[in-house]
Amino acid sequence: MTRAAPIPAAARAILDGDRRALARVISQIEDRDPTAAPITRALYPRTHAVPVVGVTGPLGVGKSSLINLLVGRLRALDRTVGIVAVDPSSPYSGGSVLGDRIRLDRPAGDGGVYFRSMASRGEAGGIAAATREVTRVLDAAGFDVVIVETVGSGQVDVAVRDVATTSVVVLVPHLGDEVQTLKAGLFEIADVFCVNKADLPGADLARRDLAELVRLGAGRAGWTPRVVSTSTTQPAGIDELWENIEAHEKFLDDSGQRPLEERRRLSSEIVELVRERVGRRLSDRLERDPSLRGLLDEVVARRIDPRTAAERLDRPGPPR
Ligand SMILES: Nc1nc2c(ncn2[C@@H]2O[C@H](COP(=O)(O)OP(=O)(O)OP(=O)(O)O)[C@@H](O)[C@H]2O)c(=O)[nH]1
Ligand SMILES: [Mg+2]
Repeated sequence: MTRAAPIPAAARAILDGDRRALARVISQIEDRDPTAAPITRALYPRTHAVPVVGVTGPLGVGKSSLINLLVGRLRALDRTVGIVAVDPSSPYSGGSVLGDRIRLDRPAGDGGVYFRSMASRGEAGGIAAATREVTRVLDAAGFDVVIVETVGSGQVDVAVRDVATTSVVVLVPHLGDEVQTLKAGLFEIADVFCVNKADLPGADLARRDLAELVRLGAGRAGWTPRVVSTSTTQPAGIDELWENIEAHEKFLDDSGQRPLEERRRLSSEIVELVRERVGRRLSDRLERDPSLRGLLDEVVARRIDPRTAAERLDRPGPPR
């Protein structure tokens, strides 16, 4: 039998509830800092696969406000919550555009809640992998539920399915055109649709339209997405939103889908990690390695096309 590697001090601190150690490793993951690896490796067997609720949807629909109220609900149920908000960031500056805009109305010193925002640097797949890593660190740190907020913009929404066990898609009244264009993508993602800002005119119609669309679309693997209306200003519908999230979590257990979904997510995470590593190594070598530079020269000179070059690179053995 091989002896288990010693647990790094940082991992031990996180398991013991040290929030500063938690914040530090999340920053390392965000920066793709390799020194996080021994820590996340040691924490992995100590995760419990807690529910991870993804909250996604277009800009400004009220995702953060809903999360704030969901956290209140969860604390009333005596559940602890870790939250990570993935901010959209400019591909030009690499910086966060919106910054940290969630406001959590928690009493000071409530150790049962931990909030963290993360810049979404890099590609959607890489963001999903880093976000998953962070959700697992929060899981190991002992939170009962993890909530992830992402702005739904094309690829990032799709990535939320690689992170969350239950995905909530938030919409607002009068998003007619947006719903039409996003429809196919949204239906792949949503376990629960939330029509927020139900205090505004048109909310009832929006909810009925959406419920009709859901009825027309076949449910994914035995689950028909729920449609809930909420208002964070009144507030209304928050308990129902949480009940529907829990109903989906229960469905995952009762139907036997949970382990299948977990395998699917882990498989896509591994593929993404390999893609990242191989891609980084290869683009490095294409610039430096003389034989590979020659291949690139041939493509630039139009003697071979990029696909042929890729096929040569992908062949086992030394590149020719
Ligand atoms: N009328 C109304 N306004 C709301 C409701 N929920 C949120 N808002 C307002 O909508 C705005 C955006 O709310 P956020 O919670 O920041 O929305 P978000 O989706 O997290 O925004 P981003 O993270 O920037 O995409 C704020 O001005 C809120 O006060 C609601 O139920 N009704
Ligand atoms: Mg927000």
